[in-house]
Amino acid sequence: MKKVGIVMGSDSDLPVIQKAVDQLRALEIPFEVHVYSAHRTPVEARDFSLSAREKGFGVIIAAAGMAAHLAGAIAANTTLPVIGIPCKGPALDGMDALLSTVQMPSGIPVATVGVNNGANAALLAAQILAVEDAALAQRLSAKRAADTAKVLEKDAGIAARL
Ligand code: RP5
Repeated sequence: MKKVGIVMGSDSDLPVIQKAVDQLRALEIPFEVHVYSAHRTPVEARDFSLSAREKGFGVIIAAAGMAAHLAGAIAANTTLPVIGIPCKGPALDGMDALLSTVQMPSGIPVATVGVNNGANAALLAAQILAVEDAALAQRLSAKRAADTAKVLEKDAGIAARL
């Protein structure tokens, strides 16, 4: 199976990335995690993106906060799909990172998930890999069924609580 590459702009983004890692582990998807910054380590971020396809990655998740150009900078150097996670910083409630990540000019797309939504980034990465992987598609369907059952259980219990 292709690996998921996870890049975070700083180790301070780790709590967001942890949610993605947990989800990938639950779905038995191989991954590799790096701290590369578009502005602090631009050479390493570029080298990672340029070599990602030949190193066996199928999709890249990039998480960054503030003026979050990491996902776009990675997407500029690979044709692998890139999923951006805008991380909430010390100001503006993450709106800065959200707009920086989602508002890519035409030609270099970044699939952006919600602010701090590491779980959805992992699930979207899984769905991309599952296009060519029937066993993974089945694990995703099983997760959906389990999530549905949890909500229906809550539905059944809500009347008793009100
Ligand atoms: C971004 O700046 C990082 O992705 C992080 O979200 C933010 C702050 O980084 P630190 O100052 O905590 O290293 O590049």
